[in-house]
Amino acid sequence: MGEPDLRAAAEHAARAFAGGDAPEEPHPLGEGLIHRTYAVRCGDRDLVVQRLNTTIFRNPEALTENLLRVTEHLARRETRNQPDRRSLRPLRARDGAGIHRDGSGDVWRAFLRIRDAEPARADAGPAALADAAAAFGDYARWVSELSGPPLHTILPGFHDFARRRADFEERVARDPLGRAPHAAEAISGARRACEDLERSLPESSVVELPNRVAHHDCKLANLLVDAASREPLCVIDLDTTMAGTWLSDFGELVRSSTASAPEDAGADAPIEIDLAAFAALATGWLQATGSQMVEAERRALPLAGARLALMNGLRFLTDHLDGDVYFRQSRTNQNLDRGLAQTRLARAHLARFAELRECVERALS
Ligand code: GN1
Ligand code: MG
Repeated sequence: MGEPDLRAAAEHAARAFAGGDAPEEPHPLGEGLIHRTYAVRCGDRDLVVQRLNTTIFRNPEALTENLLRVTEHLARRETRNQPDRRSLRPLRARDGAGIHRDGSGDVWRAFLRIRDAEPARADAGPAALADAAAAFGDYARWVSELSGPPLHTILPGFHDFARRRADFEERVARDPLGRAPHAAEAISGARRACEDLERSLPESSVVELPNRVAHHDCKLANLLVDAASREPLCVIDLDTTMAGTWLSDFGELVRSSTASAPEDAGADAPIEIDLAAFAALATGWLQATGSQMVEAERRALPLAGARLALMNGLRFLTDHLDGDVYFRQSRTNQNLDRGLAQTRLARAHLARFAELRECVERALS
């Protein structure tokens, strides 16, 4: 479906959630690679309307059950000022359900848009990064306190590194589209990085870490901050909130906010890591979670970013070999470039292991 048709569909879907108010023209929102997201004004309310990617999220009912449990839990425990800006408010469709299926079978949902808020940014400086990390740490702690049955495992094996590595190797061996020869350097680079990571952070030690609830997509853009004061307000994109390790969350935060080059920088741009940013993230994260983290979790923190960068690198390269069917691209070979850049980012973290460990030790002292 082209962008104009999608916008028209978003406008139509907005009616299901708007309680009689006529929707205005939808505007694309955010930079997610999976769902399609629009801001739509309806009467005096701003809505966020999202078409779910049901090829990836095959069970929208389970997804919605998790979302409602998590957002209700967060709203209940919120004691700060402006509670309506501090947790996501999913809307019910006309029939009371959390999702709306349109005439083409597409699945939509909607939230109240948090006013005067923007995604957090990596260039905001160490103090803002520490605040962002504390906000994600608070989220991880709070969702881990959820009572009742475990959340549905929405994407099984999502951050299972061994499985991602096996998928990658299977695709390289099968090479369904004949792309492997041209990606040879990326493939060998990723394999080398996997060996280096395994030496410093063996996967057998990661699978032994406490099983908690994690967000699994703690990139900085998934935190909304107040547009004026930059105070963290609300963690968004809750779809992968499910059982996992907290290493995933700290690692994704580090992956998304310590690199000097964009996610898809490819092979050419130099990739440095910002140690001051890393130190700030470690401080903020430990401020929120430190009292609960066990020694093995703390020991794994310095290489959490390398692990997440490399896991994403493997996923991007696998998708490149598959013909770019999972991660949306805005240009040719973007997934190959994402894979190359994330592998290089992982290697940059591995190369500075000693300094990263010092940062964590300082944050702990
Ligand atoms: C996807 O769509 P978005 O940007 O929220 C992906 C994450 C990756 C990220 C890489 C469900 O998230 O795991 O880290 O792209 N989400 C899923 O940019 O696969
Ligand atoms: Mg996401």
